[in-house]
Amino acid sequence: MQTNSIKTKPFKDQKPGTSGLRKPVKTFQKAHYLENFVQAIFDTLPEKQGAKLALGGDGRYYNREAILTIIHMAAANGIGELMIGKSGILSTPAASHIIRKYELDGGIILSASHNPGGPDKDFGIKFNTPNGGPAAEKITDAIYQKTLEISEYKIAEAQPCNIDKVGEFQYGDLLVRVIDSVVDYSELMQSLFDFNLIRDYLARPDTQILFDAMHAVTGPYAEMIFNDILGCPKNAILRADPLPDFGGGHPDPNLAHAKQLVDTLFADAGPTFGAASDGDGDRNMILGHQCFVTPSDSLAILTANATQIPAYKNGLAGVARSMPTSAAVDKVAEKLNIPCYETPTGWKFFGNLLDAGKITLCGEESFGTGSSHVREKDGLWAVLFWLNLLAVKKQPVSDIVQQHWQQFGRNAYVRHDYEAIENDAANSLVDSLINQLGSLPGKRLGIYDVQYADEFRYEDPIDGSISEHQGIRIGFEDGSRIIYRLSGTGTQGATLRVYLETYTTDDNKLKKDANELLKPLAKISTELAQIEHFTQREQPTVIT
Ligand code: VG1
Ligand code: CO
Repeated sequence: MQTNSIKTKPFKDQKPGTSGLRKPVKTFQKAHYLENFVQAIFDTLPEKQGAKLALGGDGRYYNREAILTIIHMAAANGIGELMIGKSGILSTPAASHIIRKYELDGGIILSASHNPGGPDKDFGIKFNTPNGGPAAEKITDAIYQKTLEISEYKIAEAQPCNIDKVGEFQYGDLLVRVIDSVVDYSELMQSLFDFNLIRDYLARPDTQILFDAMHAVTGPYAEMIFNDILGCPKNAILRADPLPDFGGGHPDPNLAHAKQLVDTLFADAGPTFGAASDGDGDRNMILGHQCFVTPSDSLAILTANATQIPAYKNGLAGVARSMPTSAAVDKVAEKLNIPCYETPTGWKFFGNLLDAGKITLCGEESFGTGSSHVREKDGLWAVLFWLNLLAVKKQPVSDIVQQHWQQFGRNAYVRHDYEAIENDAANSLVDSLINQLGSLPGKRLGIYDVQYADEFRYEDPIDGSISEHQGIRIGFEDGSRIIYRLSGTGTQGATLRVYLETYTTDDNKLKKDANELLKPLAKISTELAQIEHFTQREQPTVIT
């Protein structure tokens, strides 16, 4: 096998964002673009020679080409073993599990997650460390530094191997193992939840579930778990086959992009339970009949009921949520007398807390929920947790939510996204907000009194690392909040996210639409940030 060193020049835009490097496919197709980033990953490994890595992706356009390139680069770089998902398919949580189970030195996950796929859409690459979680900032910074200094990369000349069949191949000193990750993952799920109880519950004549795989990576996992193991009919899964362009859709499980599922659940004779996952299988949306569970509420409800689930029957060490996620889980943690941590946006910030055993459950408002079973958020895990809970409680989802609010109060919550706005406009808007922060505390805005206004700064309680500028927070005396952040996963211009939250224990408000309850706060948020002035947008692009 011949290996070549190819001369290259740095690209200046390879700084990983909230979750890896995400760019249009066209950018990744530029000569040397993918190779430069992969070489930078290899060169940042503490021990490159003989390293064992997981490799796979969400099946989007360019997945296969990228995998073959990475195999040839791994062979030339002295990597010892690549564990690859059959056909290049590896959901993000399954990759995390495989890294942990087989004690690998890390993994490369090819995904732009919830971003759309196809030749004119997005591609992405993430690197996970031996704990199975997304690389911490100091590692992604080191990878970025390497991309700025790179002058050559190594690649082998070899025949492509067949990644569509489970088996082993040798490329010089590199062992390529193609595995069926669906089996490993479903075994892990069966070790956490009471599958017999769930199976009985699903067999009841009055139970009907619908899972939307959105033509993304969870299709094969869902078929094995729901159809083969739990006995659900085939039509319990929508859009089960992974497609390179996700069928033209946007693989983001929310009210806007999983419309067929939502419409079905909200119909008069709709199913009892509905759920969806995203491009790479780490997100989840939970629905009951005529009921949408916000991800923030879902985390709080799972926390409150965790001891009813086999894996968590002995209680939780603690919980964590990202800063913009509603404080619903804080109320539950207080009652359970367990610690509750607030981290910046992005799963990588939960890693240290999970590794140190400080938390058992964690979540983000962006449809991400997970636990210490892996080091990524996990879509199907959240769905199975809910099904296990429903099988125990034998109540409609909407009753569980209402009872939770009765007990803990309700953190009504919505997020407004202004997508693809001009970078300069977004930066000016943020600067203007930052300039106002000092003068806001003590001010009255509409019916709300500002208690604090700052930029969120995080000091990791385990390794002391500091992350600055993690979003602008305006907190009010009654616990309501407005948060502003710029997205770190978009690929077109900038995306402004505005998160709105208000807390209520008023019985009348427990039945009301969240948008209705948050109208006054929404008005304040647009005026304070002068959103229309800076962006020329009258309305958000997406409301979730
Ligand atoms: C978004 C979400 C964040 C999530 C990230 C990755 O980031 O807000 O909570 O961790 O996506 O999710 P941002 O920077 O665009 O707000 V995934 O499922 O796209 O890997
Ligand atoms: Co994702």
